[in-house]
Amino acid sequence: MIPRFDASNFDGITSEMQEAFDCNGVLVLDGLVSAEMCDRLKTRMAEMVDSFDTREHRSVFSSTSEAHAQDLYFLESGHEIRFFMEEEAFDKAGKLTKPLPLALNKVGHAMHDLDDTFSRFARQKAFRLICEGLGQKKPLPLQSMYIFKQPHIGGEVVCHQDATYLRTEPEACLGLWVAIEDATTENGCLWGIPGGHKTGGVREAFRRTPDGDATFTETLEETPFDEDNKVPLEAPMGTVLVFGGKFPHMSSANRSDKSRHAYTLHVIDGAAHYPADNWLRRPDHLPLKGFDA
Ligand SMILES: O=C(O)CCC(=O)C(=O)O
Repeated sequence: MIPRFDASNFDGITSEMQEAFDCNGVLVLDGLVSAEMCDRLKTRMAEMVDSFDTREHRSVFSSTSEAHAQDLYFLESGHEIRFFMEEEAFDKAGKLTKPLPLALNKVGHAMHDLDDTFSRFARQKAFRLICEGLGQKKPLPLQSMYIFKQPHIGGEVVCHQDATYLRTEPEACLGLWVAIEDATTENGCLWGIPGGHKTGGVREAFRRTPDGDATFTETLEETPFDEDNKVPLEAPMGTVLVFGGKFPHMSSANRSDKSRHAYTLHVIDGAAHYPADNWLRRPDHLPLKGFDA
């Protein structure tokens, strides 16, 4: 059983929390974010969705050099706010089958540096305390996502480690996953393999090609994930799941009637080396900023 901690009065990582994180690779902090803050983030996202022009998306995803345009749309999302649709959101003619708010898979990946509401949310004191308490010397928020996990449509997120996508040397990535709505086994909560961060290394590296225009995945280690041992990580609104970079986790498709909104913030340690072939590269005009920015 993965222990859960009441974090409604969170004031830093305790030795029990540290022990649970070291043992399982994940820390479950219930009630860390207030319902009011979750609602504020949800409302701000609804405004952003409202002002999104779907023609931008259609032109990227139906251009003649489709793969290239899609690669760029994704690669630039590291320093932009970009909208990604569920695959099943389009019919054969390329038209949306659902209203936009119910067709989006996620929005990412630089809201924490480009939008005031998201920046304040990402830089809340508790998140800094988590990162410092779990050993980061110079925590740097690198990537954020708002994930919709829509009812009825959308696929699973296969078992992966975040250190595949956000690589530092030494490995020093933390993922903070916040339930903006209740996440249960019914509506596609996360699952994880307790202790899976200790059975093998990082399996894959997601890299930019040398010309910088595309990405590829390199296998580093063939050891399969021990998926028979996965457990659900159900999370009521306001719960924060903290993952180490090597913690294997996944989520299944949401075939229920309920959405499962979540927010994620991935933080690296600025004291570690960040290789230039990471997919996420910040241009000079938008350098990474710490928690005090
Ligand atoms: O929210 C989900 O379903 C998947 C999120 C995830 O795997 C991640 O943020 O690394």
